Amino acid sequence: MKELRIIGVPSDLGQGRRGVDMGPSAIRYAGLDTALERLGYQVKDLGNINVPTPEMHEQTQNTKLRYLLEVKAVSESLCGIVSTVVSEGHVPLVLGGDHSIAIGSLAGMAQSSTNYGVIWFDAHGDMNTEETTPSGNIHGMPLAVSLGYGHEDLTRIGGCTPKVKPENVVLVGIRSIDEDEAKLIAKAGIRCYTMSEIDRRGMAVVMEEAIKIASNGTDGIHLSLDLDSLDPMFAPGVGTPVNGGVTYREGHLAMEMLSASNAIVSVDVVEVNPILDEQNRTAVMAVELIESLFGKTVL
Ligand code: HAR
Ligand code: MN
Ligand code: MN
Ligand code: MN
Repeated sequence: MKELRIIGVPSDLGQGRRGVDMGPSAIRYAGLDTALERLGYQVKDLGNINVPTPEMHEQTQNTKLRYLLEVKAVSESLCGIVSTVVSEGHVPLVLGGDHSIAIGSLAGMAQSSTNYGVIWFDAHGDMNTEETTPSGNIHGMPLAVSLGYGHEDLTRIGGCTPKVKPENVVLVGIRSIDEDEAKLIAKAGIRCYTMSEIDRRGMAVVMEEAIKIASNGTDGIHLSLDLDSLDPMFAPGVGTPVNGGVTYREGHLAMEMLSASNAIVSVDVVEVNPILDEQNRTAVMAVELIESLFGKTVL
């Protein structure tokens, strides 16, 4: 059985100071390592990577992208660690932080192969660029960056671009997309499963297709799990909640199907914000979903 490596990235640079930098602590506090050990895994926690706080820096660059240089530096260090973990044959489990951290984890994965599929579980598309962003927040851009769209300081991290191929990338749980972001999703040609499609066809059918697309001819699947994919009823502790999300059981079903696929090679768990949470239940939800992803079953 593969060994797991936990990597914390306490960054809120992708959206400005808001509390999501405390995500790694909250998820650890919810019992992540013992839960995985109970499932029989060897787990090593590599601690947190060093992340500057927004207050340390002035926004002086000539760009709309907030904290571009800092996000770039964090992504480069995460890229190095993820790439080492994968080269040692282990599975990186990267705890955010906001979703900008996925830039570094996918860059790290791309050091061993640019043939991984991606399942991006999110309320949002994260397909904005410097031209289309309504906010300047880099957490709305990491999927675009990984597909080679956006600021060169970000797309070039780790040397190669793009990090993944659009035909093996799927979005699941989507219900909030900006107008010009939708155009890039169409242009890039990635499959986008909206909440209405999940309502109509059911999570099981959607995940069956999603897993097929992400595993077809690839070296495995990277799961980027944004907790705001879930309905705020089940995951209130996120910075940008959107009503009408994935239910508790739909979330677990999706993770159970991914577990059964045996294709998962790396994971991000992002956007858990303990300041906005109720009694750490969003972090607990995150740990429960990870348990399902790594094989927890009833019987
Ligand atoms: N689409 C909006 C923007 O780009 C909001 C993005 C919010 N993103 C996340 N990650 N929470 O999915 O600013
Ligand atoms: Mn332990
Ligand atoms: Mn996201
Ligand atoms: Mn999101």
